[in-house]
Amino acid sequence: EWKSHLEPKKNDVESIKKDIVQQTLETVCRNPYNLDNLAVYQATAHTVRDRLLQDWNLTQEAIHDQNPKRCYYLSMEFLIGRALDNALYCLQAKDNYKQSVKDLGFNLEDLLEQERDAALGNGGLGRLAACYMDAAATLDYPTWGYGLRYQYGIFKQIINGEGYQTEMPDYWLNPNGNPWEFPRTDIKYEVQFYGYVATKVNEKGESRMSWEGGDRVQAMAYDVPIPGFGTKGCGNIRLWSSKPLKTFDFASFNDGDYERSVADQTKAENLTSVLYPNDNHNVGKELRLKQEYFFVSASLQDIIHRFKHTNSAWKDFPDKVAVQLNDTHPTLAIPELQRILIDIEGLEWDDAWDIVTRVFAFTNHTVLPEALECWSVPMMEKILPRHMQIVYDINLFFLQKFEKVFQNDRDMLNRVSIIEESNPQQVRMAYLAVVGSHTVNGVAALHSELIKTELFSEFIKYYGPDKFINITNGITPRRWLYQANPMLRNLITETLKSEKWVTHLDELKGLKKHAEDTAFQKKWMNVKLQNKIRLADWIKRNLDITVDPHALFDIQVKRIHEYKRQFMNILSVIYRYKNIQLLSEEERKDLVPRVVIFGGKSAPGYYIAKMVIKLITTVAQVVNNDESINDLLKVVYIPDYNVSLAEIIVPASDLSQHISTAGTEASGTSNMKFVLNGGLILGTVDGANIEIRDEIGAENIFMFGTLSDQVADIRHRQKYHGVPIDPNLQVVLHAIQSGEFGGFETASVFGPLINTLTYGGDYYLISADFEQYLDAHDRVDALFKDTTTWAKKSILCTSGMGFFSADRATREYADKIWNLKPITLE
Ligand code: DL6
Repeated sequence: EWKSHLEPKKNDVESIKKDIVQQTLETVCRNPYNLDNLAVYQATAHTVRDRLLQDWNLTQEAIHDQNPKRCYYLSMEFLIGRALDNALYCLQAKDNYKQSVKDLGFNLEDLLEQERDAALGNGGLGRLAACYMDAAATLDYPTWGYGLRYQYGIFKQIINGEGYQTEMPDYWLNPNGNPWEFPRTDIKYEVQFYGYVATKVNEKGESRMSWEGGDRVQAMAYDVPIPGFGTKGCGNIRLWSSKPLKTFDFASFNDGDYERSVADQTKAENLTSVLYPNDNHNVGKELRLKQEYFFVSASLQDIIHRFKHTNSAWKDFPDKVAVQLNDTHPTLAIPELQRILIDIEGLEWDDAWDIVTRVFAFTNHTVLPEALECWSVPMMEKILPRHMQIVYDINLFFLQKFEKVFQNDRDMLNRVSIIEESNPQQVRMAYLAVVGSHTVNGVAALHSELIKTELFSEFIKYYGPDKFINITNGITPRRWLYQANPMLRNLITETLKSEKWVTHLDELKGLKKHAEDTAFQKKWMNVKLQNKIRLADWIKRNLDITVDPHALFDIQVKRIHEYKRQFMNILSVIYRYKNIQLLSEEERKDLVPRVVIFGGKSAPGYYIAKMVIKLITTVAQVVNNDESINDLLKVVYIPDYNVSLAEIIVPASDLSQHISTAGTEASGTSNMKFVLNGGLILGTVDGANIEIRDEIGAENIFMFGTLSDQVADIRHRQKYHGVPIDPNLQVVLHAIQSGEFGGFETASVFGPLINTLTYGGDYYLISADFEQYLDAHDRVDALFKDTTTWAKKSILCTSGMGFFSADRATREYADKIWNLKPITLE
């Protein structure tokens, strides 16, 4: 009866218009005399949401009926960006929507601009999670994401009048409701904190530990539909929001104590109110630990609830459920599942541990020591007393087994212990994740090697190498080419005579045979020019800086971090500027004009990174106002870099920079986005740059710098013999110190930054790499003058990127780790 009333939504123009009008009147409650872009955006979004919901229901029904093994991707971050444009493409309804909106007197592109980015992530790790959800939906895998519904995503970055970063809260949730989520008021779980551990006798008369007392909050689910491309299906990310168990303390209210009456509510809601704004940096704050536990507790309760519906036995749990831990942030899921199995479900330790270690797999995203999560034991004992006991037991049993293999090596036991014997003691979350998972993966070939030889080298000796694998990251071609670069999309489709490449990215290799075709090169480079004009217009409109779209656009956009070396980039810009000043009119004619574009946020408490931003903005001020250099150089800082801006920036690059100190950038994913869009890259021999080189050909990438296996030696030498400052770098540092950028007072502000090179030991090897870096820039300039060769390389870049599709990466996870098959959709 129910199904017979289900009328599938139609995507012809008349039906769409009817739906938009209806949503405007009935959901947004506005009438034709009282309309603006925001209201029509909301109505339009609701019509799209209805269409997604149909696919969502179809998928969930199919999963329910087929009851396959399911995978859950646990990630504290999902950096999704905007949803409307992406959904329209996935539904293959963009053209008809454009027409419908036009007929109703609006412009679809203006409506798209109304949407706030869902920015529930810091950078690469969160964006990767979003790409994998897109791929899993496209490939019909029964995969759900689990995350937190932060009320405030990553902060909004303002560059103030003095050129410093300041932060504003990102209230991304539209007060009139977010059309891209479905609140599930009926899906709620209690989450406990603090309290104590007692012994209790269960129904079978067995003595069991029990976590008692403490505080409780509620986790409520919000579902975010994730459309796939070219499928009838639709994926899901379930985000948890914290709510008080009881909203209101009536007793206090009646006593006139208003503040107390709402205190519990505020305290509970605070838990998921804000995303911690650190990328590759661990701060060890109590609220963050609570967020992590809240997240895994709610997710596991939900997963178990669903599993129990299938009436399967616990021993079958690992055949029905795979859980991927996106970095260590959800690692508490390991002791939490063990706790549920032994304390609540009554399993024996060994049986429970066997289940746990067959369910979880762990992705490591960093080898930087400052990013590795450690939680103080006293803090854990206070907030999660039972988990702390379980972690001790996990460690004890692991060390006992380890000791049998490596007898009498106390030092080694200390090194692999999950508990670090510091003061206070710390729980090493990465070690807990390794011990509790069946598979550990790194995110690019070099990174996965470093994991084996450095980070977890002692564990390999015990487990053998098979537990540690590589799955090189991938990006979704839907958002990062099809949607972000419509002109290139059309040219590729027209050339390959098919759109198959959108879901089979290897098809791009079909472009290779056109790489030397002059007519094709012309069309290709015209697309690039149009995208550069689009970005130049954005820069003019938003920053009032004029840049010439014919200049070489040289872009570095990513989180600001010492290891990513934006500092080295701006130092080379100063070098370039000073060189231009020295040249005669005649010599200048030979120069390639450059626009150097930076973007990215610094963690609010990261002083040195903030100084790098200040240096870039100060140099920009001076260079952009120096008429004597005839626009041969422009420097632009794009504030508040986010997914939506990346969609405009990435297609517009001639050159992008990925110049981390070798061995520090686990993979990088923006490198993939730029190359996919025909941008050449200037990069170090690090992360996925290496595999990009192997795929597109070494002759199509500008590579330079120290190799990762040389870094330790250089650091050692610098530590004991001081840092030999490169002579060109010396000139640049002198220019800064003598006040050429912002005067003497500003120069002193840069003191601590310069000290990181000189007295600080130049840990990131800027001086050691500087000469090679400048050489690489010379090679870039020389090649850019040869427009034909540049065009050929640009085409070869795109054509070689098939491997870096998120579809390939997701399939690898499904085959090598999750043992997961796609569902069938009728
Ligand atoms: O794997 C996604 C992304 C990599 O591409 C970056 O190279 C890496 O820095 C980043 N790692 C993190 C680690 N954060 N923590 N915690 O964001 O992951």
